[in-house]
Amino acid sequence: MKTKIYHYLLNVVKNKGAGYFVLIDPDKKNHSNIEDVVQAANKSEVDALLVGGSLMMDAGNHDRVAQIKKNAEMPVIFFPGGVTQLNGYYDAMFFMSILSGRNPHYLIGEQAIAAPIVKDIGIETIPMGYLLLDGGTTSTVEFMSSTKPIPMDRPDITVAHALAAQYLGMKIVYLEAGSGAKIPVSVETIEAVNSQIEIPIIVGGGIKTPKDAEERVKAGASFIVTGTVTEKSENLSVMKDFSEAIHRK
Ligand code: 1GP
Repeated sequence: MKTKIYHYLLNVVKNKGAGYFVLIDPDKKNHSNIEDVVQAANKSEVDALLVGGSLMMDAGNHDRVAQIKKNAEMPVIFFPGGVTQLNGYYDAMFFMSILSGRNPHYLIGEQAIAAPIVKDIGIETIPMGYLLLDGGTTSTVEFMSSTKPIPMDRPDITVAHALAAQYLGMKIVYLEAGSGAKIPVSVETIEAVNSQIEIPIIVGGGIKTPKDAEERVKAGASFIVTGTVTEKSENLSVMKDFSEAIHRK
């Protein structure tokens, strides 16, 4: 099994304190500015690009992933919204399960459909437990996966699921408030999870300012993801500020 990108990520945490991921949704709505987002990331010490989305509104996503890979100077990691978005352009993929939900299709169904294709492509897989928390709005992932998010004011439930992810052998856990969340994952939740588990924590959803990011790194996040705030052309320069806030070493 390949582990190159996973070890690269562990080294980012070791050398910089925490890592910064920019999420690019390869959907039609972002077609015109994908190139600009990748170029801005190249100039902003972004540690990896996550690529994926819950809903594609045209068939152009594979071509857009090829374009991202061609221009990116950092690893491009598939963050799957579904098996149909899988292709051979990525450097690695999060092989993830929505452990916060009770929908068997997203716990193991998609994964079984994907596995033979993953083997055929030969892409590196990073096992990830994905926990959806309530970010104050109905997220696309909540709707599309038919799963219920964990209430934000119940860190005990989140800790239980994060521990379960670790004991199932997941190498990383993603605390997700949902893209465009009104409320990002709370500092209290991150602290509670970080005090109980040993695997790295990714935090994303609704992170709007470098200060939001910095507080979450201090609370124990190993990686911060921004998507919505860094997909708008007028905001691209903010990536540098996020990088500085996140890379604390
Ligand atoms: C979504 O966590 C990511 O999966 C990013 O969320 O778009 O709110 O930054 P935002």
